[in-house]
Amino acid sequence: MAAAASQGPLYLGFDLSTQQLKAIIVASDLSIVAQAKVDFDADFGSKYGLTKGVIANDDEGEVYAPVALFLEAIDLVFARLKALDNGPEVLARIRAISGSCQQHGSVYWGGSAAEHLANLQKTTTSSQAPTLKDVLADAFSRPWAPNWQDHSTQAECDKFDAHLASTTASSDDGPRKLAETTGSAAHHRFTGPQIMRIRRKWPEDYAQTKHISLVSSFVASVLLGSLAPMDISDVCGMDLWDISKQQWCEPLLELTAGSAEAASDLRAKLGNVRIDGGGSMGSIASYFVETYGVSPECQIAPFTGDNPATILALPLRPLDAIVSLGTSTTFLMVTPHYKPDPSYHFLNHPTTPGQYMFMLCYKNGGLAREKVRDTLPPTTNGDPWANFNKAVLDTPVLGVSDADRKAKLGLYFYINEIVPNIPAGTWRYTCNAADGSDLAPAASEAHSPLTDAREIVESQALSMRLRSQPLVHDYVPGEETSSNPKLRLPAQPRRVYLVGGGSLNPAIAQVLGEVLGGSEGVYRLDVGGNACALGGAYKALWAMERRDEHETFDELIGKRWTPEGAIEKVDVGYRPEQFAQYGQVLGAFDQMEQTILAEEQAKRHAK
Ligand code: XUL
Repeated sequence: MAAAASQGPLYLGFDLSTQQLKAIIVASDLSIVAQAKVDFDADFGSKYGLTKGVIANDDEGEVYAPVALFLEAIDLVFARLKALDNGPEVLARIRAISGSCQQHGSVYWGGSAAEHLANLQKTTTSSQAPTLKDVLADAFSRPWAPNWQDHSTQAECDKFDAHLASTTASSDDGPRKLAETTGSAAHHRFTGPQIMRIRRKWPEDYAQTKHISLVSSFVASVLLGSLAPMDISDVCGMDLWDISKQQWCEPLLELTAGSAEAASDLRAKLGNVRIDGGGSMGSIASYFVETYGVSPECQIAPFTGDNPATILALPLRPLDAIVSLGTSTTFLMVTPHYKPDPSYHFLNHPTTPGQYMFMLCYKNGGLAREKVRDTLPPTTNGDPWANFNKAVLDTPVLGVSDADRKAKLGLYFYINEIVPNIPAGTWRYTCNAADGSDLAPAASEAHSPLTDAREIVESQALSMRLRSQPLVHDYVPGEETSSNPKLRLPAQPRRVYLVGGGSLNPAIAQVLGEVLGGSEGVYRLDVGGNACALGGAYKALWAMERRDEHETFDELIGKRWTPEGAIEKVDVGYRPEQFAQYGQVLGAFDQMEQTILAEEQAKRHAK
């Protein structure tokens, strides 16, 4: 532990993700002082019937988690922190808590939520200490929180996509208008369509709902013992927030609520949104002071979504990109330019007004790679990825053989995908490697489980490269070379940072570097699997220690952050030859996706 970390204030970052609740505690010098985690399947799987942290109803496409699970997990993670050797001392020094939570998920509070929450602020005299689950047993109008993997809302999404369209315009005008207004076209998991479906399917629950939280504002509410507002970044994952006006979009509230009159009731349920990502929302509820010994001085800073928190895990510069390889795979960049498009997402930056986060989110990330891995013979050296990685590295770029010069392309969707919106399925194509011409479904012998391993990683990276093109531009690296046009590099990110469980995989790092480039290389964040919890902890620190509202997160954290020990270069990134090879088939990859999308849409409309 660094000297500065043995005294002074500490900051706690939570990450309530799909499969775990993690906690990281840092000191003012950013050193990590303590960590704990709860694994939903291992700790509560049989009690709640969970698989990979959620419950799925395949007939409807519903994916959800019990709110009681979240409450039990919060108690357990505090208990685990307290049980650490330095636990009691560390908990007493925490000055602020912030955190990150799975985006889009929503929690439905009943009419007496405020009173139940206020019970957490009361000092208990009973020797039988109640749990969060006990205190909040009657606080909710629905016991379930929809998860971001839910895909039950196609009917609602169709309505969202159509709602802002001008009557005379083409059919893609609606999604475009929605993306221009809210930062995203309609997506199954976005909270607006989710709320609309809950109103349709369970009108009584909806009527009894007094307040709707995102998972981030839900956790903040529990810690505060009062209803916390949504935060300025996570609110952009709802399809309801007008980003240019920074206010709720009235026509979309009306659509969700069912009428103009009902829209004001929905606005009341959603509450105000906190524009400032920093500062304090209030002191921690006495429940946590009494039960776990947290300091009563501890402040609750605004929580945000897990992806917005990931960009806070290190000071990002323009043109740096983050690839988060968790249950979902996400590609993130920060930009001052708001350039929305129906195929991706723009969100407000969680701490810096005027900046935006660009995001691509893939459902078929880690779990899809696992499925391909499991078609290969099992490994014997204890590393479950050894054979997969060998297959990736032994297969040439795009599986091109000297014999036919054909590039192999594919889509591997084990569950229905977000980008693009295509149901589960596997598709394999080939095209001419030199220019992407002659795109056609592949003959069955063109692919094998061995080539699939490389192709699935390439396919995920090609999709990211295709869609992030508007955000990158060609440039000359380094001042000293700016007069030398020969050193001008093609458009690509500067650094690609890998976070999440998959960031430990060297073969994936290499393919991402080959496809996406990265003029300064590919780096792994040392706390790769905990990046969003760390971002939450840094956010709590900035929220309290910023000089004033004008000291930005990047200024403050940038002064204290050192790359040594925090990041590790895992791949060279830009390789001119391979980068050009992938560039030659990018158009064909786009065309393949469009073809499959059109076929799948035709099937859907024919039903
Ligand atoms: C982002 C998304 C996922 C979840 C994962 O839009 O749905 O990345 O945030 O928890």
